[in-house]
Amino acid sequence: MKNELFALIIVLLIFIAFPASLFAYQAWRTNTADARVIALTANAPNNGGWSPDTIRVRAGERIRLRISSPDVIHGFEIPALGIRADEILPGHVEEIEFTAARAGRYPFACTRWCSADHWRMRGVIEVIDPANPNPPLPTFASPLYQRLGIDIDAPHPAPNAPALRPSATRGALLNLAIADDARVNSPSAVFAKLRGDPALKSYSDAQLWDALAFAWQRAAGNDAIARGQKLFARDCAACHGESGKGNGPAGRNLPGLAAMDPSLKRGPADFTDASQMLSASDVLLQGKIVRGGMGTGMPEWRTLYTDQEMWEVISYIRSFVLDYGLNEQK
Ligand code: HEC
Ligand SMILES: [Cu+2]
Repeated sequence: MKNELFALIIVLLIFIAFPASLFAYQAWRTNTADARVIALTANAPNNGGWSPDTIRVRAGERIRLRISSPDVIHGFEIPALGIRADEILPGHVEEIEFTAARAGRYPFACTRWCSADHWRMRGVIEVIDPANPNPPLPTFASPLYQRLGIDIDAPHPAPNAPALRPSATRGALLNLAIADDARVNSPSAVFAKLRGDPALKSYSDAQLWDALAFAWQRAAGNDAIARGQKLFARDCAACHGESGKGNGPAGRNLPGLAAMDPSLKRGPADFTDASQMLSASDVLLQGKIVRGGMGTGMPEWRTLYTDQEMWEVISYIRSFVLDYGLNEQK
């Protein structure tokens, strides 16, 4: 009796459940066949970059991107739509389906370090509403530097750069509580405030810098710094250099530089230069990253980075001057 029941279940499975699932699969296939298929080729920028680099679709249209890369491994991301493919291997086709419901311009970018010019690998998906064919520009809240009225292009030499590289490890031992809004004030300004505090008179300049380094690291948090380090290696090191000195391979012959007034010419910023970096607030640095260098070759990241990623990469950039004891540091 038990065996018969078992046999019956098997028979039911073979004759009903299996065909039913096949049928469901077929139905699903025809359904996805409604999607418009768009082939997108990923080549490193000096092999042509994204092709096409502008994709126009209709709002509400189902799209199936078939992404292939003839040369090396690339990644793909449309940050504003939350769509990504981490790995596009040569010889494979990566398929992504999505519907862009709202009209607008959605930048996409490569997310893999594919070459020194990797940061150049950007494109845009234009989602058109047929009733209103000019895609609206995305709106962003005005960045903090604008609201605070900071001129991010003005030179910012530090009046009080330390003789020794400030060390968070030494600073932690001092047990000094530093309460300040590190985002808005530069390290130089915070240092000046500490130096002017009669209660801290017994501390040397070097000690106050150490305490400040510790406060900055703690405010950022080690997790954020570690994530910032990854972003930096992927997107910024090409120009600013692995060690932050501004000597990356892609920064040498930036197209914008040649055309610039020689007196204004500057290459990628040297993040190890305490005499410049300590007088820049996080908000100022964020301003540059959000807006880009207006002709200097510094790209804008506003359309690709979340606010959080922006703060993470800034937190990591700080470690080139403030010694956070990160072991990878040279
Ligand atoms: C294509 C080369 C290039 C890439 C890639 C690049 N930068 Fe830059 N960056 C520059 C140049 C050139 C400048 C100098 C322009 C200026 O100061 O206006 C600069 C300046 C800056 C500044 C201003 C520093 C200051 O003291 O004012 C910051 C901050 C910065 N970059 C951050 C980044 C971050 C973060 C990334 C990666 C997400 C990045 N950069 C990627 C070329 C690059
Ligand atoms: Cu790339």
